[in-house]
Amino acid sequence: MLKQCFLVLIALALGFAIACREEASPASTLPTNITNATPSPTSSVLSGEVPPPTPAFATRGTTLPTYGPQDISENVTELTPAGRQPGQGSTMLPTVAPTLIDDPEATLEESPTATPLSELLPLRLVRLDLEEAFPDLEDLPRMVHLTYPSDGSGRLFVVLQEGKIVVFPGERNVSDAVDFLDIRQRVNSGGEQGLLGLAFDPNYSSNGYFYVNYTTQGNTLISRFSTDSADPGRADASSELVLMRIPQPFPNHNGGTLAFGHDGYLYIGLGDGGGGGDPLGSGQDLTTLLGAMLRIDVLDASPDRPYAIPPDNPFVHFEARGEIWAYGLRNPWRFSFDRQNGDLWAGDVGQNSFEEVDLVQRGGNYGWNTLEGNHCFSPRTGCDPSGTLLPVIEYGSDKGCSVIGGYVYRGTAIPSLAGTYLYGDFCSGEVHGFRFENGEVAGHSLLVDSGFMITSFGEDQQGEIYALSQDGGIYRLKADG
Ligand SMILES: [Ca+2]
Repeated sequence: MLKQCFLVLIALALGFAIACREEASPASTLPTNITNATPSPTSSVLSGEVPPPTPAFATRGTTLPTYGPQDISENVTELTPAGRQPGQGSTMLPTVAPTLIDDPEATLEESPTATPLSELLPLRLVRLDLEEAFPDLEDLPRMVHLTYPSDGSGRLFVVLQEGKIVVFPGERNVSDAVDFLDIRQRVNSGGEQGLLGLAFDPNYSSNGYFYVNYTTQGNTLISRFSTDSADPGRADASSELVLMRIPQPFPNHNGGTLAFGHDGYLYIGLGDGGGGGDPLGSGQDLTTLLGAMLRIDVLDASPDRPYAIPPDNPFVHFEARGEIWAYGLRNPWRFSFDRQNGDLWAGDVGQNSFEEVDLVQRGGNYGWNTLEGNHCFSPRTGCDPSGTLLPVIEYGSDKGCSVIGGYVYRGTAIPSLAGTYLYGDFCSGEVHGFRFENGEVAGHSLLVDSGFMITSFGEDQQGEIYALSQDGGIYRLKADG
């Protein structure tokens, strides 16, 4: 407990509360424009269709509700869905807003696990260690992501919150990271804002495109950039094509991750827009992009048509934003795809009481702000969780403060970890893992206590996992002993 408090104090001193729960700032941070995002140029897919009955969802009011910092640690009602004890196991409620899923096999496919769990070491017996991956590399300030392009170059790219991306060879003896992109002048950075995410185009080797997620004053921008055709080690900062500009009513809860699914579409995690307790009701509002996982087609992006909405997105036939893939999310700071079977795993940062890990499915409602984890949030008692999907894992504020979603391990260096989903916590610094097969969690356990504040995990092309430390170090997961 002392450690946690100490770490929190450090974080506050550094002014870096990335992904951490907010203490909602007062009305002075309210922008004047809180209207919904403008319909996308491609939302015409909504027209010409006879819409089925409109799903029941809350629509945003026209006036701001009053709110303030709240102690919601009391009066939390724990749900007990049929056949499931809260906090145990993995089962999700079977009521996945069934009327909204007209073709459940459209994109999610069953994929067998390579090694049956029964042949793996029980996870509780797997102990990991962390070693500094690049001991000669200078500490990088405020790292928020590490990733790679599928070009076989072995290079690693690290996103710095202030608005830079640096690149270096993924070799232990590397000593220098060089600037790949510098858009600090365009980025509003600090607190939970900044350059927050990076995804390379699946065809990066041929087109040199990559995509970023960053905040400006009052907006989240999703942009495409090109790599300098004369220098693969440098991006062309003048090549920006803004794909989406999403109004952010508050500075916090911006989500930040973007990643390509196995279907070739770009997925974007957006928080509820901030404040505290989702004052605008964004989580359950399908007419706003906030509080949702988006899925867009950027294959033929151009200034006139920056993206298209995949026709099999779940809400294209409804009075809703067609970009939405799943909703009811509070702040999905980090999510990833299982590189083997394409499963989408997200860590959704909680309000003040519960952190959660979700297996995000097409059309799924992940509960916020009706629920925080498995528990009633609004109203605090007697809420109606019907149609929502419960977390695969949740933990309380006694175990940490902000979940940091990780990856399903598909590397080769630690065979005993195969198929394990890893996640961490910003405050506790602990890395936990579990396996998931046939809808069940197995072996959920502590794998290593990093001793530092984890801002994100990263993955290289070989599937090895890295943990990024608040204090600037990049650590590689390795087997203990
Ligand atoms: Ca939830």
